[in-house]
Amino acid sequence: MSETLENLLSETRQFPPPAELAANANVTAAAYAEADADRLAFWEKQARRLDWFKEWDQVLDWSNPPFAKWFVGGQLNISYNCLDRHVANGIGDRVAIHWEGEPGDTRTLTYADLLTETKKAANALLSLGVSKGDRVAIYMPMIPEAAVAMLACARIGATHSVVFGGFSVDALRGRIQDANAKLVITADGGYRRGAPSALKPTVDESVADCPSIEKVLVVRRTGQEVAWTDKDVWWHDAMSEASAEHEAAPMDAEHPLFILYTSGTTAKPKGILHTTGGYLTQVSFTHHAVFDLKPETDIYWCTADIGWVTGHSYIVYGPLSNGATQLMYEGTPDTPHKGRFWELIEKYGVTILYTAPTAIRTFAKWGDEIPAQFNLGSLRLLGSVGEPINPEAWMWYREHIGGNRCPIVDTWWQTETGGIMISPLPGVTDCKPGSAMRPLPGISAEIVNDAGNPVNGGYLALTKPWPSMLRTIWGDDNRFLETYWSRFKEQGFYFAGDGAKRDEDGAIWLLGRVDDVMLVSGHNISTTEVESALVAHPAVAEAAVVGATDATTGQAIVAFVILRGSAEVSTEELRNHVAKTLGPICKPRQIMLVAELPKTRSGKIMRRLLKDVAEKRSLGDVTTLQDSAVMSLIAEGMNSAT
Ligand code: 6R9
Repeated sequence: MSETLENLLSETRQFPPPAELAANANVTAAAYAEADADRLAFWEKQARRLDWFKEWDQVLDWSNPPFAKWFVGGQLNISYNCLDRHVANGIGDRVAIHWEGEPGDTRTLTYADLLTETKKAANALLSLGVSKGDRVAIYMPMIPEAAVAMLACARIGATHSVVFGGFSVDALRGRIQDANAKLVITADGGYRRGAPSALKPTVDESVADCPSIEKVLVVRRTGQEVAWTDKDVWWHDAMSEASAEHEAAPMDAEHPLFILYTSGTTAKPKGILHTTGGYLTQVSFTHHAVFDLKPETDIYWCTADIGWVTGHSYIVYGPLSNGATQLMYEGTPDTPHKGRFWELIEKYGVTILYTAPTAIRTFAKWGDEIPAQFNLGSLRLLGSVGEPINPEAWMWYREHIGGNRCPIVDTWWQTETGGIMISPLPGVTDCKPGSAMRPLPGISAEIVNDAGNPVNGGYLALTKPWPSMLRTIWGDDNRFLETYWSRFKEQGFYFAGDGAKRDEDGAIWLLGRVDDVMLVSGHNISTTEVESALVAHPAVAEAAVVGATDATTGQAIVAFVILRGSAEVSTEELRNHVAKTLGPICKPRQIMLVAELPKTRSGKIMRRLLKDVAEKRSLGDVTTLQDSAVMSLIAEGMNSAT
């Protein structure tokens, strides 16, 4: 990438915080000044929001960069911080999880219930031979036992590795082998799109090639038939035999809490390692600050799957450490009908909603009249994560879900960062549609060029260590150094892999992965900006843009577009619309109208596969694709169009 990205879109709309929210905000503008004055003292203060068995001797040991140690010498237990201390503080009767299954069955777990379950699960794990330092794979649907399993591992110091319930045999096997896991926790299946979907057969097939696995613990969720081996143990049997007494033991601040694999585009997945004290400090603080959580009154809902880092940090560890009451939902947003999310918000009185741009664009495609049928008046704050949110999708979210009254926090972060890094503070920031605005207090980010010097358009770099930073790639320190720390070695900056620009007010705009940046006739053009221009056309619900090799221009822009509901528009009109909005250089060579786009389970568009189609190559690795039928449909369309 050359020094700057073209600065294409300009956005003038701006929304100040609602006065009432600003007046009662958990975190005010003073936090920025405080953190700027003394960053380590600021994080030390946030660490004190938790209960420690032993205080740290040193806030940060950065003597061997980039291998950070935070809160050195400190000891705490994450499960204790998420459960025991709330019960000890007299809020054991507060609902921790309102759970709703896809078929409509429900469960309510208070903090006291969740603690009892977690203690029993911890004892069950111990009796199955799991001990501190062992790895446990978790392959589950979105049921409360998934959270209990994670908390039980944390409680006894076993390192969990959650694998998406939709991943294949290969993906699960590879992750179990890489971490040398001793136990798998799974379920017979879960409900997806109106039917039970099996999980156990995938585990059986994977485990057959995983000699490290000693036991498989199986939750009965759907009641479907399962094959049984001598490694298998029913969760309910293990739980009924387990004692409900378990004392949470102190863990070192740097004790490994979890490994979570990021898909990676080509090579084998990277096992991102997170540890205990710094991780919990940052996810707990950011959840409190960014969502302005009032634990006594808010009903919080993060729609992520626990197999994604968002589920780890903002369903399990952040909200529970803050004593939140939250909704957890098992299924898909269109089962049994396309108003399912809004029905749930009305039913539970959800006040804070955290979801992904992919979902928002899908809802816009389904039509404004669907959310309009429900009472969404309980909502007071909205969040977005996972991809850049196109300004028009942001506006749709604000109007049709937030009733033009709720602030939207667009939160930029990664599996590697562990917690939110760049985001508005809802009581402080004037938000611009499509911008993540600025680094949170205590976080240092810069936009730099190849030489590592600050510029207004270039690479996003994180310039100082942060508490919930990844500690390494499991078993591969060299790859950790190479992937994240070699590009700006001299400066000691972390390379995030995203392009970004800063506008004249200092707001940060994320422009997508730098690998996706297109080079058209010598101009660097971000996929995000062309996609946002397309989504700004009233007929367009969603767009994915790639640079395909072109004999004349080096790369040419090829766009894949999903139209809204019943909209009709010619591709010629859309090409002209982009040229008019962004300039003729950005006019797509070709636009394909499609019904679906290839996405990962966390909703990210897999542009790499679309590029294969645009360049008429056979498809690369599709193991992390949510729905593999999508690609053949798109490829067929592409072939018949040309
Ligand atoms: C939390 C999560 C990380 C990548 C990241 C970036 C993209 C996430 C974003 C965003 C623009 C946002 N991303 N949030 N881009 N604006 N608010 O998504 O983690 O699955 O590891 O993905 O997602 O490209 O580098 P992960």
